[in-house]
Amino acid sequence: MSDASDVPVLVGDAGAVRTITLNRPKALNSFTLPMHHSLRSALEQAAATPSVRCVVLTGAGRAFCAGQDLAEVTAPDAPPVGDLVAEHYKPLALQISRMPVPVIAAVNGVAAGAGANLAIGCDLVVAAESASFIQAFSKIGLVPDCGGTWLLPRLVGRAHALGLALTAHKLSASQAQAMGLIWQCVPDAELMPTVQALAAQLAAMPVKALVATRLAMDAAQGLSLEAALAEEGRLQAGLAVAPDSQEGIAAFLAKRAPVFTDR
Ligand code: T3D
Repeated sequence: MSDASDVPVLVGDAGAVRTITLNRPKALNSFTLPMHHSLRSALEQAAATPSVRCVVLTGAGRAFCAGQDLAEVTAPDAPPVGDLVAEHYKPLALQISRMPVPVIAAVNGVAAGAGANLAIGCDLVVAAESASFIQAFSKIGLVPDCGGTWLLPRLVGRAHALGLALTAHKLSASQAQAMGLIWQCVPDAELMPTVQALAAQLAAMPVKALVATRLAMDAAQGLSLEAALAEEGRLQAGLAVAPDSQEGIAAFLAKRAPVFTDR
């Protein structure tokens, strides 16, 4: 017989917001293969469900996620480390970056290794004051994965990115906010109410435009100014004739609240 404690990922809905909770609290929600499979599948289901307009990712217990389960990788039948990254962390990071709805990380406690990079790969990161971020890889002779080498310098600049990655410094949530690594740090008791309100706000917005904004900003990192401007024009041309933009403009002119339905 199974209960919630046997399930590596929990899924719940509140209105248009789907919350996915990493659920291995005894091992600080570190990644095992079953948790990888469950998380990927939960994200796929959220992406495929039209009524879901925002996803929240959080952790059960006192941690967000402690990265790879180090007991699993040292087991005799463990897959080679390179395979783990290629087959699990890389597809997971790409899946988050391509979600058709905004994704918010509600970082309830420590986020270490791939867990830290899973969090900062989300569109918005809100962390509890007692949470922390640790690029734990260097301590065990590895490089940042799950998108860390791409995300960190873009978010905080090369000096801080290398500082965090080389020293594995435990960054408090308030320091992470000050450094620009995350969107917001809030008192512990306000984490979930803040995230729920933010998620409901995003879910009521023109989700297609929000996602296009993420994709355009990520793509622009590798483009010249001229190419980025051209891409903005291409996206704007498509969005401007889509139902949500028409609704937004009509609602503004009519001085009424807009109702966005596109996804
Ligand atoms: O092969 C590869 O690894 C490729 C993939 C790499 C991706 C990665 O994510 S590499 C980085 C892996 N993660 C880490 O190195 C972090 C390891 N954990 C820690 O450094 C600390 O646990 C924390 C700083 C996150 C939290 O410290 P603290 O003092 O609050 O908790 P704790 O006592 O260390 O841990 C509590 C329990 O969780 C403990 O189990 P126990 O003794 O109560 O039975 C501990 O063993 C377990 N735990 C924490 N992290 C992991 C873990 N068990 C397995 N794997 C973990 N990553």
